[in-house]
Amino acid sequence: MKATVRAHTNIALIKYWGKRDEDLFLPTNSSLSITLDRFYTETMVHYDHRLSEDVFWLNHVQADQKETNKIRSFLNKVRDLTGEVRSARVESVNHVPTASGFASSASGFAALAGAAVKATGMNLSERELSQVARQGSGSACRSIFGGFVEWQKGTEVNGSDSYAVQLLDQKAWDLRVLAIEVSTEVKKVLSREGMKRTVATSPFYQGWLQAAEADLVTAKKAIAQRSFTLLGETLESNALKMHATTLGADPPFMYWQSTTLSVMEAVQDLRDKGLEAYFTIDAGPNVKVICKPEVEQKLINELSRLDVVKDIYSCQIGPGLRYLEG
Ligand code: 2P0
Repeated sequence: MKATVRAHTNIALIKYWGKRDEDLFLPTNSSLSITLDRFYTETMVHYDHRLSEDVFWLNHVQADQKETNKIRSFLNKVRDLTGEVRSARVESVNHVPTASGFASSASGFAALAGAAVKATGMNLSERELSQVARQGSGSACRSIFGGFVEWQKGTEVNGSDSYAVQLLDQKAWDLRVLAIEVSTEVKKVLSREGMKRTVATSPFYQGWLQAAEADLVTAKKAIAQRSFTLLGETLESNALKMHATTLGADPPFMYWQSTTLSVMEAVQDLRDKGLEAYFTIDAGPNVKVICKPEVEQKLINELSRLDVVKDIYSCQIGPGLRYLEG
């Protein structure tokens, strides 16, 4: 009847950018991420026959109708799957600072999927759970697992082969991610709208699809060989290609600000000076930098000197879904 789950955020090294089915959250390309230890969501789901409709509390405050409807439509999918008929009370706490530039939708829907299924008494495999989480937010399917994770796009119309798989566990390769905060402004084009517009209008989109497929092969090879240089070069160029598609969209848009570019340049300059690190950027202006543990502190020292940098959050590779008491 009741379950509580913790799920962590993830950062894509090979980006998910575009859907082939909006309702089922089926992507046009496979993606690859690492799960992060520092940021997570904890969610409790309690099915209660006394409730006439679902109730959603976020960060100890009752959520508005719009937010509640999002949760409700996801819970309806879980009820269809499990046969649960009762309404639920959902309490969710995000340990993801909005300013970090990490989307809480990935950890949020992964935790919700885990708790909503578990509270029905049904046991699903992690793979099945990742398919459920995917239908709340695409990137959430990757947050079911810790470590290095691939979301295989699949080809089936019903999405039965579109799920995440773990490539390496949390402890297998120690890398660090620095989330560099340059802006706390709310993004103008949400990622869901951004990817939709890009798929529909950008002449660069076909190029992205071809490149993303090749980048995924290279990134998996780099991970298997623990080749940081190959992985870094691949993830940085993959992010640049994703962002290039937005410039070709109609109307065009970009997630970068001048402050974003300053950090990108700084990372490339530091690399030229022998401090090996690579950047990636998601659907917002903040930059994430990937490095090995031995250069982390030096990198923090160098990057915190930049005027444009407001804050730096340092993350390690994190675990998959965890069931909590109560
Ligand atoms: C990613 N992003 O792979 C990519 C890179 C943003 C840029 O997944 O519409 O919140 O809920 O499936 O998962 C952000 O998009 O989108 C995202 P929906 P989601 O991490």
